[in-house]
Amino acid sequence: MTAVTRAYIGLGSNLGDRLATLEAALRALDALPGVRVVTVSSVYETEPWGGVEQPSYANAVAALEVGGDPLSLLRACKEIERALGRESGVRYGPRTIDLDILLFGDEALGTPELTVPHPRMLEREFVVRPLLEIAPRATLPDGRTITAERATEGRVTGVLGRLRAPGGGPDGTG
Ligand code: PH2
Ligand code: MG
Ligand code: MG
Repeated sequence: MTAVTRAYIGLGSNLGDRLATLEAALRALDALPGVRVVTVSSVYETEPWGGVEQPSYANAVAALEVGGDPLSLLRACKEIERALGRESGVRYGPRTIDLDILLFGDEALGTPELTVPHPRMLEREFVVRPLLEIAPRATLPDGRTITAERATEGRVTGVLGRLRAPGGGPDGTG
C-alpha cells in the first residue's frame, strides 16, 4: 500500500470570474489520479500583496489527500494553471489562477523547483487565515504551531462565501 499524505494548497485569483476559476481548479485537483480534495476554506477577499498595482484577490486554502510525491503534485498544479488560462506574467502580478503548495505532510523540501513549507506563508494573512480556518492545529515540519501573529501582509478585507467543493457534501466531506 502506498502512503497518503495530507497536503495544503493555497489558491488565489484576481482576474476574470474569480470564484468560478477557483471552483474549476478544485475540480481539476480532485480529478488528479491519487488526489482527493478533503476540505475547502471560505473564500476571502484580500488586498494584493507584492507591490504591483492590481485588483484584489479571492483566496482560499484546500486540504488534499495525495498518493504521490510533492514534485508530481507541483507539476500537476502548473498544468492546471495553464489549462485554466494562466499566462506567465509579472512577478507578483495579476493572475487568473495561482496554486501554491503550502504544506506537504511533515516534509521539508528545498529544491530549485519547490520549497516546502512555502517559505513566505506565515507572513501572509491571505494564506494563514484560510489555513487556520480548516486546520486550526496545523504545524510546521519542525513541530511549531502555525499562528496568525506574523501574518500582516495581504490583509483579509472580507469573506466572499464558500465554494462548491468537489467530491461530495457542501464541505467536501461527503
Ligand atoms: N498572489 C500573488 C501576489 N499577490 N496577493 C494576495 N492578496 N493574494 C495572492 O494570492 C497573491 C497576492 C502572486 O502569487
Ligand atoms: Mg502565490
Ligand atoms: Mg505560485
